[in-house]
This record gives sequence, structure tokens and C-alpha cells, in this order.
Amino acid sequence: MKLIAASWRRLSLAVLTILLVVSSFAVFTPSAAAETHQIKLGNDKGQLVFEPAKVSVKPGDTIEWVNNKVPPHNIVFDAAKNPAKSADLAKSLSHKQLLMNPGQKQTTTFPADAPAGDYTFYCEPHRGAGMVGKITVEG
Ligand SMILES: [Cu+2]
Repeated sequence: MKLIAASWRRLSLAVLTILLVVSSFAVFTPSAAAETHQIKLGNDKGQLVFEPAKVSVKPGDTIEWVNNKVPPHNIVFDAAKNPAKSADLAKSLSHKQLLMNPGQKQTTTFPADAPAGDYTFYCEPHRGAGMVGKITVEG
């Protein structure tokens, strides 16, 4: 009887240890790796559009803007069309400087605390031509 009790204690200790190790992995492993999404400025056919014009991201993700056809382009986030209606947030995501040469790149990283919702952006020189896009930050 003593032997059974002792081995039972040893077994439960082993199970407890395994549970502890497994749960510590769950705590220290990041839930999801941040991703990079590429958006071309001007499509391959030379149309004045963002390609793709709609992208869904998670907080912490990065957009890589690649200057493609029919420059110059820039990237301006609409101060009124973001979930926080924040001009400062829009400005921090924007790249107002015109990209003159195909192949030039810029990046925008959505902060970990970026509010969920739609963020509208446009290219200043071609806004009137419809060069407008939308990024949705998932909650
Ligand atoms: Cu443009």
C-alpha cells in the first residue's frame, strides 16, 4: 500500500512538472509573428492605382510600399478616415515625400496599439484620378 502511494505521488509530480513546462511555453511564445504586406504604387499596366488597394493587417504588421509605374507617388493617410480620427496617427503612418524612381521603397508599421478599423490613404498627385486605398486593422 505504501509503495502504491509513493509511486502515485511520483507520477503526479511528473504530470505537474510537464504541465508547468508546457504552460511556460504558451506564455513565452509570441501569439503570431508580424507580417509584411507589399503594396505597389501604380500597377504593372501603368494604371494610377495602389495594387492591391485593400489590405487587411494585424497590429504590428508592416506595409512595404514599392514605387512601381507612372511616378511620382506618395502615401498620405487621411486624417479624418481612421478609427481614432487622429491627425497625428495619420501623419505617423504617411510618407509625404514623393517617390520619383521605380523601385524605391518605404515602410509603414502599424503600432501594436493601433485601433482596429479602416484606414484610408491616397497618393497626393493622383488622388483625383482615384489612387486611393484602404487598410483594415483587424481587432
Ligand atoms: Cu500616385
